[in-house]
This record gives sequence, structure tokens and C-alpha cells, in this order.
Amino acid sequence: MIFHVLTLFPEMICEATSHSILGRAIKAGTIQVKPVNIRDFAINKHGQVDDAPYGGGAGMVLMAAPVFDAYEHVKKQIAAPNPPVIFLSPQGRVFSQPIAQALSCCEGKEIILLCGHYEGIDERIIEEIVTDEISIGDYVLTGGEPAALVLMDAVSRLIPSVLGKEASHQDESFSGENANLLEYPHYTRPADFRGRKVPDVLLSGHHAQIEKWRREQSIKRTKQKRPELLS
Ligand code: 4GY
Repeated sequence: MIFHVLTLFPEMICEATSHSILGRAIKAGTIQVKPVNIRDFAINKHGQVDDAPYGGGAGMVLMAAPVFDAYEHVKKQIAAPNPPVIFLSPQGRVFSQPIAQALSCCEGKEIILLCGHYEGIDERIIEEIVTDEISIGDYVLTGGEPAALVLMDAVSRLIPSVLGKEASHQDESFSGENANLLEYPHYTRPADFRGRKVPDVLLSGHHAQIEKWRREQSIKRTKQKRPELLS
């Protein structure tokens, strides 16, 4: 899967995807993250990509032309005729595990992520190139980059070869009948940390009982912390 990221801050995208599981998946070629600097498509030699809003008001608006030219540049490199273009913004439908799952099915495909900045982005670019608008939550960021990183992270870990065997099997147990439940508590050594003991059942070796305990814990936690997930 290839993520093309249209951004004014390509280093943010490169740096944040260079570590841990994503870094390894990129190194292995399982996923590709290709930032495109919108400023490379500035309208003049001063590198201008923003201008004052028509109608007045505070802040600057990201101009349509540099974004469109960056998009055309990327499109030339993509085989598919109509690649999805996802604009990260608070106006989008709120991101969730099912949306991540749907996007991870684009495996082998290419996705364009558009990161805005400043007060906003010229509406005509949204009309012209954006196919899907996604929000990572009801709050306002300074730019779309953290949101693009969240989306790529959540989608990438659902691609089978990105996570190791262990973790992907665990995810299986939290789809289907265990969907909409929070994770059970995890423990590792020591068995006693400052007088806090690991629950006996986890040391018992009774796999059926352990599974039952974990499921009960998941349900109890969900009722306590996120009751809305059960309704
Ligand atoms: N929330 N989810 C979000 C955001 C910043 C000005 C448009 C969000 O995804 N993106 O707050 N984005 C704004 C900054 C241009 C995007």
C-alpha cells in the first residue's frame, strides 16, 4: 500500500513514520509513505502557497493552485485512474476502527492524503479533488499532519504483514464477537510489583479459565469506562 501525503511539512511525515512498526514496514517495502511538499508547487519565487481570505477575517487560506499542482504531480505516478483523495479535517466523518479496516482493504492500492494548514484550505480544491473527508476527532489541530499520521498508523497495523503473528492474532480475537469491547488488563513480570499481585488465574496455566477471565474483564471495563460502546 502506498500513502501519498500532500503536506507543507514533509519532514513531520517522514520522521514520525520512521520508527518502530511503521518504520520496519516501510523498510521491508510492505507500505510506502511518500510525502509531497505543497511548497514545491508555490505560485511564485517567494514560495507563496497561502493568501488572505476573501470576505476578510483572521489568518490565511491555503491556495487551490499549489495543492492542485501537487495533486496532478502525484497522480502522474499512480497507476489507478481515480485514486481516493482523503482530506483530513474536523468537517469529515469521524475516524474509527471500521473505517481503518475498510481502508486497509485498499492493500496494494495507493491513497492520497491531503493535509491542510493555516485557517483553512480553498473550498474549490475540496470540490475538485477530494473524494473523502475524514476527522480524527472533534477538536481542531494546527494542521492535518498529525491526523494523517494517526490514519496511516491505524490502517497500516491492519495489513497482515505489518504486525507480527502474535499481535495480529490478538486483533482477530477482538473482532467479531469481541468487537466493541475494550482490551482486558495486561501483566508481565514481576508477579508482585510493590505489593500489587498479578491475578492468580493468569499464573494458573488454565487457558479456558484465562480466556473467560479476560472476556469478563473486557466487559466489566467497557461497562465502567465506555458504556456507550455496548449500546
Ligand atoms: N480534527 N481531524 C483535523 C484537524 C486541522 C486547517 C484544515 C481533525 O483531521 N484533521 O483539526 N485538521 C485543520 C487545519 C486546515 C485542517
